[in-house]
Order: sequence, then C-alpha cells, then structure tokens
Amino acid sequence: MALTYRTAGESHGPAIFATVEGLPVGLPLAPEDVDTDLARRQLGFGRGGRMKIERDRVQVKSGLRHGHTIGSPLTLEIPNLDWPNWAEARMAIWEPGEEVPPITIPRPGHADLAGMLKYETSDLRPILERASARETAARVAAGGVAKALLRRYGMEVRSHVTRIGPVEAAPRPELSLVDFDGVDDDPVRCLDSEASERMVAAIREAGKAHDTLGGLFEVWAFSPLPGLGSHVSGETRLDGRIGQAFLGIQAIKGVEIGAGFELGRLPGSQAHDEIFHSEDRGYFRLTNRSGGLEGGMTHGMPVVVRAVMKPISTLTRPLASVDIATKEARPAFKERSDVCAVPAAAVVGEAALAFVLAQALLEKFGGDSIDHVDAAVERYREKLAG
Ligand code: EPS
Repeated sequence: MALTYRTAGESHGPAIFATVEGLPVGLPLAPEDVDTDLARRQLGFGRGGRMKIERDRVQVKSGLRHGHTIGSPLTLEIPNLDWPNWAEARMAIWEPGEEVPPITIPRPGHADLAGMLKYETSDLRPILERASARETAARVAAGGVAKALLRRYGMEVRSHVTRIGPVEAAPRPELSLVDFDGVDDDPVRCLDSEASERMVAAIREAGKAHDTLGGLFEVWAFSPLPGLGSHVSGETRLDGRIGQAFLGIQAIKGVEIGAGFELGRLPGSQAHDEIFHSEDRGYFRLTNRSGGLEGGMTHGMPVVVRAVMKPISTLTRPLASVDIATKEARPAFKERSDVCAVPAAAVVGEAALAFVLAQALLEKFGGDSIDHVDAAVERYREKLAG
C-alpha cells in the first residue's frame, strides 16, 4: 500500500488531524518525532496572537502500540486550544444557540472569494476555516513521521529562510548538515545573522504599518539514497511530486529545484554537474546545480528546494473589496493574523519534502514490515558499494 496522508480539521474547530497510511509495521516512533517539529512550526518573529494561545502537541489516536507502528492508519490529532472560544457560536458543531452573522467581505489573496463562488455560499467562514494555514500543523505532524523513517536510513531534512520581503540573506550554495545547528534559535530561522537582524526590523516595520511580508526559504535533504523516484513518467518524477507538495502549501506561489530559474541563463557547459568516480567516494559531483535530482530521481547529492511564500493576505489595514451581500465597495474583512510566517513555512516545507522522499523510499524498498525495508536498503547499499 502506498504511503499517503490526509488531513482534516478547521482552524477554529476542535482539532487538526492527519491520518498516515501505508507505513510499514514496526517503525519505532517517539512523541518528539512529531512534537519537536510542531513546536518549531510555531516559532518565528512576526507570528500573531494565535501562537500565544496554542501549544501544538500530538495525540496519537490510532496505529501505534508500544511506540511502534502496527500497520493500521496512524491518526495524529493536534488539539486547537483556541477551540473553547469558538465552540459556542461561531464554530459550533451543532445548531448554535444564538445567531452568528455571516462574513461577507472577502480578503484579496485569500480563498474567500473564489471559494464563495465555487460553493455558492453567502458566508465565507466555512471557506476560510479550512483554507487557513493552521492546517499545516497536520502536514508537519505527518512530516515528522516521514522524517523518522528517513532518519533510519541516514537521511535528514533541514530548512532556512533566505529572504523576508526586501531583505536577502547572503547566498549559501554549499551547506552541510552541521551548518543548520542553531538555526531554530534565530528569530527568523536565517543562517545569516546580520541579514536576520534586518529581517526582524523589516517585519517590525511592516507590523507597525499594518502590513505583512512574505519571503523565500530553502529546504535541504541530506544523504538521500540515490535512485528514489523514477524517470518513466511525469507522475513518478520527483521534481513534479516535490512541486505539487510545495505548491499545495498555503501561500506558496513558486518552487525551484537546485539552481532553478537561474538554469535558464546558463549555457549547458555550466548548468550540469559533471560526474567523477573514486575508490573511496564512488560516483561524485563537484557541483549540485541539479538540486540532487536528475531524470526525476535522486542522484545522491542533497535535494535542494527553494520556495516563495506570498505575504499573508489578512491585513489589519484591509485592501479594497466588495461586500458580497450588497455588492458595495468595502474594506476587506479582517481577523487576527500574522505579520510574517515564512520561518514557519520553511518547517512546513521540510515536512513536504520529507513526505515525498519517504513515499519514494517505500516505493523502492517497501515491504509489510520495517525489517523488510531494512533488508532491501541494506542489499541496495551493498550493491552500490560493490
Ligand atoms: C495559523 C493559525 C491562524 C493564523 C494563521 C496560521 O490562527 P488565527 O486565524 O486564529 O489567528 O495565525 O493563518 C493564516 C495565516 C491564514 O491565512 O489563515 C497557524 O496555526 O499556523
């Protein structure tokens, strides 16, 4: 059975859920595998009031016994601590005891208007509740499980923020795993401390101006086993699957792999990663413009994905909009929000990449139990070494 996950839950409902299916039996999991990343997703200068309310921690509701997967669907629940403030009326599950006025003025940039047109609804609340980036807590939970699987075979996924609004970090084309130590201690999860200070200042200014900021982040997967993914069709190429996983994250508007769009400017002689071989290293490259992927498959160098997050569309000084009830021009609906969530989006990006790689790993080495996967990986490693 293929590894998949599905999420459920509304931003201000009782909880956010992820159900992971297709894990081999016997994979050891600890609460920290999920909770560490849930806490990291809440970090970052520029988050709003909601993150002061929430303390995201996983409750496992199925699929685990004595800290090991048992082959059944793994249900991960992240309770919304804000729920009691919404349960009585605005997000009451059953008929509320009081009248709840509809939200009728869509925010430019959010799902509000398109969702209202699609579902022919006159209240935006049901649309925005599910469109909210709160759902990414579930993706991060599923990603934590994927990371535990990858880690077993020596693969690690990390991220850093490279731009917030106009402020860009110094380029770091070559990074190793240890370079990411301490990145979570930086207020914007940036590896360039000088740029980080300017990023924080830019977020502070944007907040004062009732504005929001987007930015760029990079996700690195270290020590991927070569040969994950497949060149044989569009759906199996990892480039495409990574693109889908990242562009499916709320507010992500663009994705690059390796040198990405820059490759369009370079001649072929400078765009590719020449192949070398030595006794001790096996096949190796001196560059990684391909971002670890050729022909939709990992080739063994780090997988490097860069993504852009647009500025959050809930502005406390709202943009022009139209009341869908009266068709009159009105400032957009506003709700509590963040000034900047790029550091959090980078953690969500880690989950996205980890899950795609975990899927590809199990496609190549999958069996019913983790012992089967271990044996298949071991045999492959021996073959590669030989
Ligand atoms: C988020 C929770 C939300 C927002 C944000 C992400 O909480 P609330 O709407 O209660 O303030 O902070 O959601 C959005 C940016 C959005 O567009 O909906 C979270 O947990 O990450």
